[in-house]
Amino acid sequence: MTANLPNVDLNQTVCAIATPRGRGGLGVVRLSGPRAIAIADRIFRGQTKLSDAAGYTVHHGLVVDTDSNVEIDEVIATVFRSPKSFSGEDLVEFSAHGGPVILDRILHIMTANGANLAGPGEFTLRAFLNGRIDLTEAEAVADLISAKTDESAAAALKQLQGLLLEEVNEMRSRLLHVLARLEIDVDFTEENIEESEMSDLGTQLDELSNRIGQLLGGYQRGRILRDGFTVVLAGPPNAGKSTLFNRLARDERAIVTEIPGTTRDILREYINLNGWPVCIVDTAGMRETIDIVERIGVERTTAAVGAADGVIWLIDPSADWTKQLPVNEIMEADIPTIVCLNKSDLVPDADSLIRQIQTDIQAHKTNGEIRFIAMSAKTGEELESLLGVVSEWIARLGIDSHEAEIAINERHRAALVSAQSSLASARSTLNSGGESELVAFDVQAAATSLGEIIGETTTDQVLGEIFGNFCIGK
Ligand SMILES: Nc1nc2c(ncn2[C@@H]2O[C@H](COP(=O)(O)OP(=O)(O)OP(=O)(O)O)[C@@H](O)[C@H]2O)c(=O)[nH]1
Ligand SMILES: [Mg+2]
Repeated sequence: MTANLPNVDLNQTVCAIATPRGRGGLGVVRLSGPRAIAIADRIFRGQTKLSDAAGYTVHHGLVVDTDSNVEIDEVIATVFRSPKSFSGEDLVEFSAHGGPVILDRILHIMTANGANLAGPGEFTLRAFLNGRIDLTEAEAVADLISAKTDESAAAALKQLQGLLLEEVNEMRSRLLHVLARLEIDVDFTEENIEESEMSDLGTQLDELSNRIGQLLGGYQRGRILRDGFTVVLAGPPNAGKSTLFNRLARDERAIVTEIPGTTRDILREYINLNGWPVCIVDTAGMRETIDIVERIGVERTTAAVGAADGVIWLIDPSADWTKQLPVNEIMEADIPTIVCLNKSDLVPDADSLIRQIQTDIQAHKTNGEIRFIAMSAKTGEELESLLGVVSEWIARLGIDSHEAEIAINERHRAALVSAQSSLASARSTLNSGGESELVAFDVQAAATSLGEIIGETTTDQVLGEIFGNFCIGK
């Protein structure tokens, strides 16, 4: 991830189109910062002067080009006054007609009247810098916008409403309380901690460590809800991977032909499997080849298999199956795999054939589970069995449990792991009757790690990574 922190100057007023590019019934242009209402006032003609308008009020009028006095569009202006706005600043949103020409023109008029163009995620970044939201809530804005299923959206909304923030704040305040007690100890006795105090502190550290453990239990859930459970379709050329891919995606996304080696690039589609986003990946058929394009395709397939949560390996019964067995990368990896005898509609004895294949290869999978299904990508026969196995794989991650309620991301996970290790170190110093100063040092480090999650302690690089992934207008 290469991202730079947008160069934010909170004294400047910024503007951006907040709706997607293209034509739509409405398009929204946002203006935020200390001069937002003054600039909006200059370019707007309506019954009310926007500079007199209260926050949370809506006004009908025209946007006018202040240079030429030409009317541009009939709009609805919504006025928000600091701190009660998305960014925490004075903010005006113009809902105009959703055509790129109009929206660009309004943007241009705003810049001509003193606004700057906002960087990616700048409205959300301003909300964070103004203390309106914390870092977990800022991340939730992006998660909510990119949510792939209802479940993903619900988890993002919980985070946006501050579930993780509250949890982290509660833990931090308990740590700071422990710290206060330790510091009293340092100042007044300059010796080791008393017995009774020690066991009480120990209990507190253990409770906190357990709670962090529970939060870490929500990592898999968060990963799947954000990025999806990745299932790679692999196998020899012509086995029917792209046919299955299209059927799962319910779209003719991939080219299908009877020529082996049709697919070269990796294709991805998200499907919704009982609320879980599943990323289906179509790949180039695995074979030795001298065709340079196809060879790159095969390399990509191997990489995709390495990063998969599960693999579906397809076999074509119209060719010799003994030459189509899963590659070593799959047989030796801890990746659950389904070996699929495809084109069952073409063979009268598909079930007995798949049993033969099963007998032949079951013992060779040294890691991870392997299942066997005869199916037809063309007719859809046994497709439900296939999806049933994928559902089982997802269920096995335990991501439906209460423990995994808060869906944390990779950044949160890293900070929680570091906090947990500081707590373990504090605990062991305490156990060995160590100095309170040393215990305090580790407790402080744990509090700092937790602070990183909510953005209490954070670097520009972290902010750059988070906000650099936003689009303009958010
Ligand atoms: N009868 C029958 N034909 C199928 C089935 N699945 C795929 N085919 C046919 O098999 C041929 C190859 O299908 P593809 O989906 O392109 O195979 P692929 O595995 O993606 O092939 P490559 O991209 O070359 O690796 C096409 O002619 C499909 O129509 C099936 O279940 N039954
Ligand atoms: Mg293909």
